Amino acid sequence: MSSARINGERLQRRIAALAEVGAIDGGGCARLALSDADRAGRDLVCGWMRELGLAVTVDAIGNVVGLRAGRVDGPAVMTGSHIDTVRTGGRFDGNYGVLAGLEVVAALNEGGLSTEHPLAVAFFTNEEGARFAPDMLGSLVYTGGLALDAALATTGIDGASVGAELARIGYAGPAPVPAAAPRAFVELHVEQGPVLDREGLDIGVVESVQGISWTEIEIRGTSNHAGTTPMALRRDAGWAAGSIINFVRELAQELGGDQVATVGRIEFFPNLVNVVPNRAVLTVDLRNTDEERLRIAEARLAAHLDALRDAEKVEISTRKLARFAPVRFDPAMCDRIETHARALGLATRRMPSGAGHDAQMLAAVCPTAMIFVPSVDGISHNVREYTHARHIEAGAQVLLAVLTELAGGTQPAGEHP
Ligand code: HGY
Ligand code: MN
Ligand code: MN
Repeated sequence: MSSARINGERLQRRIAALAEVGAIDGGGCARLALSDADRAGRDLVCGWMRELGLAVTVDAIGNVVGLRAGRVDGPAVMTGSHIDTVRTGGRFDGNYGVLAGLEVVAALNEGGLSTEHPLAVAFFTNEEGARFAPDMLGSLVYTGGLALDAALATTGIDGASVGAELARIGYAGPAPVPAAAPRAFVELHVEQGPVLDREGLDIGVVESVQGISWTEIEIRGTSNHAGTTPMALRRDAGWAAGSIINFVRELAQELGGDQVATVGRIEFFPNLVNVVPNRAVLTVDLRNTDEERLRIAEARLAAHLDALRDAEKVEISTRKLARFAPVRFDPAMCDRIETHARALGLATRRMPSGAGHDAQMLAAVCPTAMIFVPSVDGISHNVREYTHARHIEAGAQVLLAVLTELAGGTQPAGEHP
């Protein structure tokens, strides 16, 4: 009985080839969503999908799905992730899950095997949210969590709209959204944190994704001369911004547990050495595995902004960029991943995901779970992101086993009952 075998080298070649698209120094890549580099990456992956015999569809928000027919019609067992990256992206974040899905298809093709139910490999638009917020935008629209016109109207940090950029790169596709729900969804992803690497494990069985709260804060004060303006007379937007940066760090330390807080983007105006800033724009990213504690963190931040308005007499406005409650994955799917990983002799543990993923959106419409492989030193969103070849291959082998079982098993393609 022919069997399907993952070819780790072939998978690594595809990871390397995709990493060349938007390549930056240090071995990483910059393919911000809907940029020219994203278009080039999309074109490359769609070409591979067609070479593998997949029927490729593009939907109205630019999500791409490659479909491999099963012996019966109906909803597909889907895997996938994203191929857009942050500006300092590694080569594995998102890309690995999509290309491992293609490797599963290649292994089945090579083995001359068919599955009962169709298989699909997808990449979703703008998972990162670095250019356009919220993150997981494409999968959110795919699963009906956000209306298409609201998504298309979203403006990015550079003032461009999703709709205009999608059309510009030629990926405003005909397939309708929201899509019909897949039969199941499994996402393979690098952990992006230090847990599996530190514990010397091979596979993470991801049971949940933590809650995410992104807020953009605009502070307006008075620009003034740095040398002549007495401290008591200042309305210093820069100082207020600094106070927020300090506050969120102390808040995360005080709340402890899983609470994390990040000010990742900040701009001063006029941003000159001898002018008290009259305007500051910054983002706060708060996350927690517990929804109640995330709400407490948000309330504490709001109270700090009120105190700043009084203390510095600045105006402060906020804009919610993303807000997702924690998501739990399907327990039976988690069991399935754990069983197959252990049957392959791999060391596993169950864990939450610190990062957001498209799977958290698919979980709303079908049985969903995730497989993690270790990130060396837990580094990610950094060109030094790295996962050992043995783990790249092992993750794909677990994915192959889980997907084919979910798809009703394999048979030699020629045979039909
Ligand atoms: O922000 C995140 O967790 C993901 O990388 N979009
Ligand atoms: Mn990712
Ligand atoms: Mn990411």
